[in-house]
Amino acid sequence: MGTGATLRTQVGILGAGPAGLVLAHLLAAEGIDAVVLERRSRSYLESRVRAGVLEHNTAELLTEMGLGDRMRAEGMVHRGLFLRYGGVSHRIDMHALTGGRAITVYGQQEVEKDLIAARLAGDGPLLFEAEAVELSGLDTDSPTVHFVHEQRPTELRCEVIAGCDGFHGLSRAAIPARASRVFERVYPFSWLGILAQAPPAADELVYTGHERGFALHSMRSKDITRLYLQVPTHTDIADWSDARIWDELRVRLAAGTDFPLADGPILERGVTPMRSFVVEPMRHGRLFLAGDAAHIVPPTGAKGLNLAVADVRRLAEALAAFFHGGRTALLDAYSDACLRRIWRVQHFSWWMTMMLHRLDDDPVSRRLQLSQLEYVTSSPAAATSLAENYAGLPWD
Ligand code: RFL
Ligand code: PHB
Repeated sequence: MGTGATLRTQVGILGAGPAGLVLAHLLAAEGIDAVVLERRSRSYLESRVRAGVLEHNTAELLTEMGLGDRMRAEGMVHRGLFLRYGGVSHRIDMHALTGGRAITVYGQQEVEKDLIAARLAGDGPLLFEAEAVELSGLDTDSPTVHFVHEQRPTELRCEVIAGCDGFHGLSRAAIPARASRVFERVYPFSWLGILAQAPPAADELVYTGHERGFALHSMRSKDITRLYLQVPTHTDIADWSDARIWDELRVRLAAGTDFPLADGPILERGVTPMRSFVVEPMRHGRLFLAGDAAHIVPPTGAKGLNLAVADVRRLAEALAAFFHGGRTALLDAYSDACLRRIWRVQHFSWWMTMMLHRLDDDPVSRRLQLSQLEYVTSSPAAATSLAENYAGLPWD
């Protein structure tokens, strides 16, 4: 690479997903300089359809940061959710079972729009179409991000690098294999997701464990439904016509009853593989990983975005102690502290996945699932466990 410009900052942030942008805002509030590098364009980030559920904590943090106005106005607060099997929906009253906690349904791309607009309006640098290509000096106190922006190779000299560049980013790979350990489980099914111009058929989310496979009814507004179907791994979206998608949704969600699923034009569609993944530790020298760069959960618990926010909240606190007082104890504790929450959320996401998906043709599996579903929808103790994990355990 030819010689290019050199920039300097305290924290170089790779990635402008929820992790990178929330971190940038939290650091700005502490008076810590950061530069955010994002390889995609602004419009790509603002239109990418992904998560939809904000935990109680996540919604509160965005509000405390002064970034929650549109979320409060346009997001939908849900105090419960439905588990559906055998053609019957069973409501879990999350609010009552958790002493007043709720989730907010608000699309990830809306969160992105709010965070990007606020960053560009004043908080500091955010470069789009700026791709990090190499990290160097991670074992020194001036690590460097080498990136390309507008065809120009540029160096970003930092004191700390935050790897918030998602599952397919480059920062995790910068940690030598001998210095880390990967834990991974890939599930033998995927989710086919659609966004449809159709009014939701229920006013809360409906997680359905049907013998043909899982189906989820979610939403984005009173006119837009978000729906998912369990499909085999390697499913080609071209094999799923609109009619086939709606028929299968109707079979699984309605199951012969009168579930009033409305159809409409499909605005977006995609297939997402399912995995559980963690890298330990989440640090190498002056590089700290956060969000999907360090871990992936299957989406059944609606936790990925929320876990990313929990990581960077902790990282921002540790960086404030470091930059303002030279104290390294919180940075040293960062990985272990995050991993405790990550493994709790991994367990919850795995448990929801195993309870609701078609696993195999073994009738024993189905009987065990039905027993678990009956237990969780009839025992207040079991329902409370689901509710407190789903609404999000408090931050420690
Ligand atoms: P992101 O959002 O992937 O952002 C990483 C960013 O880094 C950029 N990048 C680079 N930039 C510069 N240089 C490089 N070399 C770079 N390499 C990569 C990428 O372009 C990208 O913009 O990770 P982050 O910030 O950790 O956020 C994680 C969340 O996005 C993710 O966990 C959630 O979307 C997961 N998820 C859900 N999470 C929830 O909390 N609730 C949900 O309801 C929920 N539903 C979902 C989901 C994910 C899904 N899919 C499609 C994976 C539903 C689905 C279908
Ligand atoms: C969504 O609305 O996209 C959504 C909701 C709940 C999940 C996953 C995704 O568990």
